Amino acid sequence: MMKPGKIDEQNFIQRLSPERRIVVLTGAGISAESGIPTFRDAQEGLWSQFRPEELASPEGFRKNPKLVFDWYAWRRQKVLEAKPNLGHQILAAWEKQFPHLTLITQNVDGLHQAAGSEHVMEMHGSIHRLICLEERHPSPWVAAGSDVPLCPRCQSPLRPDVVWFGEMLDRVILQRIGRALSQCEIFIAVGTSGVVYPAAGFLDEVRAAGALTVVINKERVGADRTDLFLQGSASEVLQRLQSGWNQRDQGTDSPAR
Ligand code: BV8
Repeated sequence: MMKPGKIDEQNFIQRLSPERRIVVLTGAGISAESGIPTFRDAQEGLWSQFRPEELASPEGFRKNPKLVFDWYAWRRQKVLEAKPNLGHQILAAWEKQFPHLTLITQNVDGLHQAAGSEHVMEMHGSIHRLICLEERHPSPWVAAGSDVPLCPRCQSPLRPDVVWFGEMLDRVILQRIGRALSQCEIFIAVGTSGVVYPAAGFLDEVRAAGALTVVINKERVGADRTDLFLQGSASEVLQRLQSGWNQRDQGTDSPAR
């Protein structure tokens, strides 16, 4: 296993190829340029007095269902007003360019699908769907009145179909993620603070198995744990990698250093 930091951007672009098994993990940072507050920033106004872990939890919902439901309605409204950005679009193009690419997102905003990605593993669910608290009956989004809406089938409160802190992830999605990580040759983490498990453990897991790892982040997050750290906004860095790939693919790249 290489020591962290042992590869540069040009080497990385040389290592990219349609045969490679690539896993891309995205976090809230890739949607920031679409105007969606990142998870750690999504506490504006009355929610600013709460930590995200308090709002995104069964306890938080039980304690104050209306507050939590309104937080999700506010975040969902931001998503409905947002468009996918260049970062989402490049990853959608990579789904065609790299047939063995697996896209895993921690985001619940659906912007990867809106950009054209067809196979997205939404490991934390989706803000666009509701389920009921007791039976997890699915429901289309219903606006809350003075109270949280109730399930038309069993009358239990409706909640967003997302994975809250302290909740298990969907078993089938976890199995598919496990299979993708076990075969991963190149792992690229884009716009995630690497705080929330199990996603936060993926990079170390694939590195231990010998995969090449790349971290793309606006801040210097995880730079010492990865083979290549590319600081900058997701769209800017992904666009630079795409043009490097295009030059190489047309055989017009500068000789590899
Ligand atoms: C689990 C859905 C097994 C909801 C989310 C006690 C009891 C139980 C479990 C635990 C426990 N203690 C710890 C745990 C584990 C816990 C956990 O990890 N806690 C953390 C706080 C330590 N995990 C869980 O509970 C998970 N389940 O473990 O089940 C279990 C079950 C029971 C008992 C034991 C074990 C479930 C975790 C899922 C939580 N749900 N989302 C919602 O969205 O409302 S997680 C939430 O955080 C979002 O999905 C978000 O995506 C995710 C991670 O955050 P990031 O995406 O990284 O976003 P963040 O804002 O943090 O960072 C943005 C980054 O982007 C920054 O680095 C920034 O620099 C960068 N950036 C900004 N702009 C740009 C940019 N980069 C590039 N370009 C830009 N323009």
